[in-house]
Amino acid sequence: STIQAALKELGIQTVNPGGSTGSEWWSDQSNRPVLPSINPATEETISDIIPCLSDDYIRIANVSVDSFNTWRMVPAPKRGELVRLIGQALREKKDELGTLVSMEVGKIKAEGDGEVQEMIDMADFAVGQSRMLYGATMQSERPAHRMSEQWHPLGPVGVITAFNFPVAVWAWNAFLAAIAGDTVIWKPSPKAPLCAIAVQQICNRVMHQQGYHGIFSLLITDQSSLAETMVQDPRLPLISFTGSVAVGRRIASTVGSRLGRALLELSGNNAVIIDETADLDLAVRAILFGAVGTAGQRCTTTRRLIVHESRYEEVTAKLVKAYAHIHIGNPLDPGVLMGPLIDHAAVETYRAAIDDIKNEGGSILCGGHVLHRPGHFVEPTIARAENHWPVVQRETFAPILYVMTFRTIDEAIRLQNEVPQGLSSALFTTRVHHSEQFISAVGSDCGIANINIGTSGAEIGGAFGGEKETGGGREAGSDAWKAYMRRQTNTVNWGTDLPLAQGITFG
Ligand code: UN1
Repeated sequence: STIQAALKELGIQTVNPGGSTGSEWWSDQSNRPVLPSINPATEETISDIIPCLSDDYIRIANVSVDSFNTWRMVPAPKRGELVRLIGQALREKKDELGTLVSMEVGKIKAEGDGEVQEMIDMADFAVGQSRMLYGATMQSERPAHRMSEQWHPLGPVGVITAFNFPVAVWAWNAFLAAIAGDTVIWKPSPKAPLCAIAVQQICNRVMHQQGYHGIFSLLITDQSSLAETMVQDPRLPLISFTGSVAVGRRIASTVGSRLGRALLELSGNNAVIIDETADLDLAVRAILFGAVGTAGQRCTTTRRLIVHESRYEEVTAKLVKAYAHIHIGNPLDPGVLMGPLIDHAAVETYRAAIDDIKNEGGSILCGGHVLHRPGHFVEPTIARAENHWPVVQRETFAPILYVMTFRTIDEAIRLQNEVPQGLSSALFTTRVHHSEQFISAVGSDCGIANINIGTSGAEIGGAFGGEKETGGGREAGSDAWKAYMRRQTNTVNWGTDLPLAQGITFG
């Protein structure tokens, strides 16, 4: 089958379809309960995975700590060269890895391939950055003194990723960490272990060929206690976490109590605003991708639509018509636009949200049903709702779009901002006053604010992340690399006197 071929091509040994998968670098014992990797479109087990136990963590963490001591001495451009080779290896396996992503987490093949492309883009970005870990020089207030700063490697970094971007989010973190001189311990989602194994195989094949070991490690587990052990480990100065607000809060307080750094990328509740001047053809296409893409399971998914009241009928009519043509099915089948949700629990969360909308008095404009067939399929849904309803205020990881109306741009921006999350936002307009206000200091309060493009599908070149309950972290582009390094300020006195700062005379 497609998947067995892809697994073989990716170097993953399965004993038989549905058989166990194991490998020396994350576990050396096979007499333990296995973790199944399940295809959400069929509910069939793709393979059983041997997970890590606490003794594995000790070994993995020791290797990561030891490897850091040598890795930090490898010149950054050389570290970049290794990431360049990894990017090359990913290019060669893009099709197979894209298929595996599609198979294991249910996003359509185009989006699975897109995710691998995001890794490749990130590798290229990191290669360039490896020669640009710039520090500033400052003018000293004292004669014959020189002040400057340097960026040094930080240490082994723990990276915890979610099922919905099972490979790209690791790449955002791992490639910057690697060029920064850090080693990485990756705890992937237990819902996407095969993707993690495949990526790890690709990277470590390159690293081993070049004579490096222990730079990238994998901690596969579905035990929160084992993840907790990693988060508590004082040898890991940085924990990067992508996932829910609830878990992010716990991680932030655990890491905070040992005064480590947490880099958080948590929930979004992203809105598109359509004003009275917007180009609706653009807007409808962007909303379709934003609300239905990845079956509504991106942190950047469009969840709220805030429409000028004069355009409500037109916009909803166009959207309902477009939604009627969405082909739901196996994400690997051509023509399918929306695959399944990740698991049964996600379907129940969808169902609960639909019930809540109805109980609040909202109306379902289209969709609203769970599909009764193998796989975790639901209908993409549009509902008339009000912003303050608890169901609208929370992030439901499913394709549900809440529509509401506004009269003035101030009101639209206020509605956009009146949720606990602050990740992504977008305004469709042809009026410059509106677009400038939206991205001004009194506009959107999100980490990402777009004009005439949707809320999802950000490029890696910008810093990715958000404010408020989204957690404040920034990953991928711009100067996000700084999170993976420690800054050192150096003041050098090249004179023969010892003038004190602030003009102090002492003794
Ligand atoms: C996520 O959903 O965790 O902007 C990341 C986007 C993608 C990344 C999403 N580039 O939609």
